[in-house]
Amino acid sequence: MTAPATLRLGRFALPLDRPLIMGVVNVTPDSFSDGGQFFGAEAAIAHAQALVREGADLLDVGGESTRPGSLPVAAAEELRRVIPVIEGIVGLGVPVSVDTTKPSVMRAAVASGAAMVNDILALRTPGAIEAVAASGAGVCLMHMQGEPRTMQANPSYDDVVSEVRAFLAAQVAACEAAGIARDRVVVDPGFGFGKTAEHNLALLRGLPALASLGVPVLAGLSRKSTLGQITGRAIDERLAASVAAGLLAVERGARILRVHDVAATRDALAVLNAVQGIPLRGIDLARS
Ligand code: HH2
Repeated sequence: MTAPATLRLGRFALPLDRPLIMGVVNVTPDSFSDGGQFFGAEAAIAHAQALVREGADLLDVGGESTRPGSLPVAAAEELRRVIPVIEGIVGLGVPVSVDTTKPSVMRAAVASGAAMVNDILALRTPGAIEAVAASGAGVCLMHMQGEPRTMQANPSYDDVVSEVRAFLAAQVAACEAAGIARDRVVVDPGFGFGKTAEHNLALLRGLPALASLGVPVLAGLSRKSTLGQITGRAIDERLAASVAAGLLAVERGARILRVHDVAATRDALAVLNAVQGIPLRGIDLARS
């Protein structure tokens, strides 16, 4: 099944004829890659503005770290972190996504202008599917084995690609049954969420199987520990590996890359688009 040509997120309709860049805006004191850096609302808003200038097609605001070993945050604290930031960036001209598992945060974020819900639990929390269905927001359904506190203890699969695919297919069907049209839905294998480096690499190789679900695939590989294992690099030295992994994901069918480094990703995707013959906006390659 081919994916819809357009992704509908609230008042936005994003064409899917070229890969999209989702810039990460963490408002957490403890995120794995940029924890604490953008913790205050003002700093987070300035960071989001910079990401849009660099070419982000959408922004993902998160107020709860999900790094391995992290502990849950209360809804009131999550709201205190994300709502002022969402309010401060909804006017930037790109859709704002809220990275949350809590229905109350989903509803408040959408009321503040968020156009997408990015849920690492794929709307499995009671009330979450209804919260999204009742809004016009889009949704990213992510696969995770276990929960962040313990997920990396002993990830195990018989066949990681077919198990992740079956889970995502079931969640897409549940969304459709609840009235969330397919053109509002994105799926994500959840790199690093209850997966070893081998599992992550198998999923990257197997992305075409996920793309065949008929909804756009989002890949979040930016700065993740598998890239550290492969290169021996610390988190702040994983730019080249992150860009490479993002390109490989797009070549295997990903349509959205969730990244921290928007400018570098945009340049890499421009080269890929040019090689694939996708017209570059405002640039005539026929001129010498
Ligand atoms: N990864 C992270 C958080 N949210 N959402 C989706 N859909 N896919 C991902 O791969 C994904 C995600 C982890 O990265 P980050 O936001 O940088 O860190 P933290 O969770 O510690 O805030």
